[in-house]
Amino acid sequence: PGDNFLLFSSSNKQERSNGGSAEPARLPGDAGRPPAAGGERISILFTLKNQVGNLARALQVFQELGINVLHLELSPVEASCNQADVLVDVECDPRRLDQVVKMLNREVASVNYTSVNAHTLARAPSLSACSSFDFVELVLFPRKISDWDQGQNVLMYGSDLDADHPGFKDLIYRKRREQFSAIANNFKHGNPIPRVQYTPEEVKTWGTVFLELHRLYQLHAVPEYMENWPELVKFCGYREDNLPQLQDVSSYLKRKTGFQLRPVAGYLSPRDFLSGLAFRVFHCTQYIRHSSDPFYTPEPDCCHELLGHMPLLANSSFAQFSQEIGLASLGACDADIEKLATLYFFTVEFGLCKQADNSFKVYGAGLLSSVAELQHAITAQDKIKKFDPELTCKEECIITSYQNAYYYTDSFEEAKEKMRAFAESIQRPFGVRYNPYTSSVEVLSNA
Ligand code: HBI
Ligand code: NLE
Ligand code: FE
Repeated sequence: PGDNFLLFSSSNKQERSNGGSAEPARLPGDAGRPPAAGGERISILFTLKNQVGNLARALQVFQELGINVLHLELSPVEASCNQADVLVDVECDPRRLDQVVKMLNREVASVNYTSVNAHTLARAPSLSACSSFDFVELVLFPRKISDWDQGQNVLMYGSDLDADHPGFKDLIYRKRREQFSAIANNFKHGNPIPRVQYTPEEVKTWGTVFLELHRLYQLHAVPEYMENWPELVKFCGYREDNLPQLQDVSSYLKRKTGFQLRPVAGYLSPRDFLSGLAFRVFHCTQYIRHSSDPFYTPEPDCCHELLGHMPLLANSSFAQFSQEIGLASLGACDADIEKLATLYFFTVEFGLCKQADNSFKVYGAGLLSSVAELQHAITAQDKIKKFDPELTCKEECIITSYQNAYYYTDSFEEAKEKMRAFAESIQRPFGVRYNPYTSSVEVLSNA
């Protein structure tokens, strides 16, 4: 105990450059706006000097600056070690952080890490240029569900479709996509997700996908997937002639596993997508694929989310698993995010499971939402390999066409356990704990 924490406490130069500051800086339209007035919860980790009264002098800094300390922890240290590591949570305007760190640095042995909400940093570019952060690592991640209201990092499409997108030349489709982007971009946590009146053409596309997939599920979906289907029909209107509303699915999941949906305009960056899972928030697209190709689309759409992901998120053990991956991603460096995202991709999005009769069944949402790729995967036996996190995390994720390889485990539980073991192997200077009463993440000294 305490090892990880001490390992990182002598500031780790190598990890500094990829502490996650690159992605949030690309948030659209937010540059230059100052952070919201008042404080946000910020965690600061520092190492004390081996000296009488050093802890008191460190805490004096907060008093002098009129900054309220919300939480204080000392990491347990080995008897042989004469240094103590301290974690404090303070309520502080992030613009004052530079001053705090400078003053703290005069008193203590070293200030090691400080956490800032990624959205705050994106809105205050001057913060990342602060002199104290040359030697202090900034760890960026959301702390509470409403942090998402500050903007999301949509990487692909939204309402700007590329030339190779099936809807690119269809002006009506593009205009329609703008309406969905507006809903997603204006959404605030706690509000109901606006209901959409889908057009007859959209309902027809849904019906085509629904009917064909539903037939394939009987043969090829894992039993855990089918388990909640009757409830989705009953409470959320899963029918061939009806496109379920995100709000109805969100209310159903909230009751069932505590998951809730948040509308998003397109493919979200893996870091933002995974961190949502930490709060049991699933970012969900609301538009439907273009009618010209109902059986395969390169980007996530409501068929993918509703038919691919939702049935498994209603399973409590799967929901727990999803949140664990999310928690493991908070504050992880870019290289670890990439590995976690790749493993998520080859399990949750494209995973298969070997059955007692040696056949394969599917639980990956990217397969359960695509008639064409599902048929491809179950007939391409030579492409199906055993899931092994150390190897699988090096595989390329293909988002615009079929995968080169699919990975299976002998059971659904095996996939979860392997994924969990990998997530636990990720080194971070702190631990995180989700507080379900406040829907917020607490930072813990890594004991
Ligand atoms: N964005 N809107 C959306 N929907 C997803 O299913 C999704 C995403 N971004 C990333 C992602 N899925 C994952 O496959 C991993 O990259 C984490
Ligand atoms: N290719 C999938 C489909 O057609 O449903 C969507 C994949 C989203 C990751
Ligand atoms: Fe997905």
